[in-house]
Amino acid sequence: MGGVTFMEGNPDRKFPESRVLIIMTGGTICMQPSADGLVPMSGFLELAMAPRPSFNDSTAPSTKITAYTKEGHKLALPSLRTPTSAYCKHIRYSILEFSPLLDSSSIASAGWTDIALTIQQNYHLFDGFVILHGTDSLAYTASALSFMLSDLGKPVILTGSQASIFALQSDAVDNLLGSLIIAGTFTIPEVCLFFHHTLFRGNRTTKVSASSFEAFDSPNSDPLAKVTSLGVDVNWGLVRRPTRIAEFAVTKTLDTTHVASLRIFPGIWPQLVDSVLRVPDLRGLVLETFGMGNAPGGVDGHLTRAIKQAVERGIVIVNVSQCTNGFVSPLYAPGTALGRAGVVFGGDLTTEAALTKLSYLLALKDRGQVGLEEVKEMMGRSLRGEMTELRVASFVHPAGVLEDDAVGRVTATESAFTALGYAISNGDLRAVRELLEGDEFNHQLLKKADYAGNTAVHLAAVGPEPRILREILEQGASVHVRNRANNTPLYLAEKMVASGTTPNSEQCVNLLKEAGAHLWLENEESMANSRRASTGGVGSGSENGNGNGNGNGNGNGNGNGNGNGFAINTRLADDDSAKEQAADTLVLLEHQR
Ligand code: ASN
Repeated sequence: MGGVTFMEGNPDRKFPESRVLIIMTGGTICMQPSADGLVPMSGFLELAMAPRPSFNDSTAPSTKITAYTKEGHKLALPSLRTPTSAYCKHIRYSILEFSPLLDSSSIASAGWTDIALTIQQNYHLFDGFVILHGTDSLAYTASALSFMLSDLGKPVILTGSQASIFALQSDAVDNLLGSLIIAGTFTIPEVCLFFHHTLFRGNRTTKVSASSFEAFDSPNSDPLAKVTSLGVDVNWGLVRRPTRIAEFAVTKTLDTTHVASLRIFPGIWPQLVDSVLRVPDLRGLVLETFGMGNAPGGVDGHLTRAIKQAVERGIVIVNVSQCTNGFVSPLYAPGTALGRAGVVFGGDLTTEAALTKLSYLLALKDRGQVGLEEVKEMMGRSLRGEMTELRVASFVHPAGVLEDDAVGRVTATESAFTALGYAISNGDLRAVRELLEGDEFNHQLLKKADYAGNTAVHLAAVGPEPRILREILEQGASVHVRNRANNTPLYLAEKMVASGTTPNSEQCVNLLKEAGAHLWLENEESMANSRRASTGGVGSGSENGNGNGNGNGNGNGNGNGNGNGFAINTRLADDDSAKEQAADTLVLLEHQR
């Protein structure tokens, strides 16, 4: 569980800022009444956030910060920052408003593409992303994005509200503030949904209430975090960790036009199912069955025959349960019959996750990246934590063990971390492996930091043995965590290269980049200054170099494809690259090293 560090008293103390980009797509959160009913309104930063002290630290200078549109146009966006959080940080944020703002019932795959591309274009500029979105289709968007964003290293948190932020009684402020603080504080590398004090894995969620503030649940998966009066309690044991060295990448489009879902009911006409399965160009169907995956008809029934024939025609049919809780399995004869007919068992997938996953895999198939059999095989296993794999479930320790022995564990983790630090600086790969393998709770060890906020990745990045860095990254540690001086492992490794003190630093730099690490603009400036200083030049300190070129691609996608795409509302953004130079100042505590 995540610990809480409360701010110590001194009001003059300066705290670092983290950066979060808010992407506004619409939804009730920004709606106001009109003659036609509630409609989304633009100008959220000025109208809804600037007047509220919890979103606007009035002691901070107002600055503009750099962001990019989904097409890659540079913008200088007005930004605000929060007062200091309980985690001794300010969150500086800007909003990119899409245009038009939509009720989420009108958001479809072109909207998902726009959100994904916007994240891709801005990935190297922000610590995390908050997507403001209507609640009606929020679970679909969260599920879709989880598949579109691969090897994600930073938090992407979707939220919205059941009542407008302009209403007297609303859940909007809590949902937005909670999302901002989590996105700016915790390196949770997942697409999440935050609602009613709870952080869920996005692709596990479903909307369970049309009006209650407790609108979402993830019935088959515990929350990733809870906000309480003591702070944010992160269940790190559940948070997914990277297991391979790979850069963040985006799949730009999903194929939602060739999939459908069908809910079985008692007495359903088999010919009706057959006609649905014969819709021209249908390529995938999510079949919502009874209980543990049963449908009427048994082995020889008309329904089973129609399904079998469809499978033979190459249609992927996925069996999910109509029950909100539990999973499908071939326990009963009707379920077994579906399995024999070639239906894929979707475990405990929600319909939202099943549909978007199928759309994602069919898009990969279109591009020749996977074949039909692989689509089926991948539908039956977890790609982004969207379904419980029983093998994995038995591996995850029961939370109770941690609670019971909390004090003992804390001490054990402390000393294990100290030992890990020594092993890293001695270049002792075997000892590092032993420490990580021997620790049932090694996720805690990889989250831990020393007094200066350096994690094992920071230590290994400047250590003598790049193979140790690789080992730690492959065990799921993040390359994006910043230490107390706000520096990432890559920055420290680059500094080592510049100073030429450790022969292997270059390899560490390359490895970190392969794992998706990037420099921040201000880091680049400081590196450029040290290079100038070492070659006898005079660093002016005024350069604000952009173009850190971390391969974010051109990302044009299909923005305007089917009329549901967004353009950026440029009213809030000066499309003026000159102006952002002065504005792009970060208050960094550069006391590191
Ligand atoms: N109809 C709204 C939407 O999904 C509902 C909401 O946001 N609470 O955009």
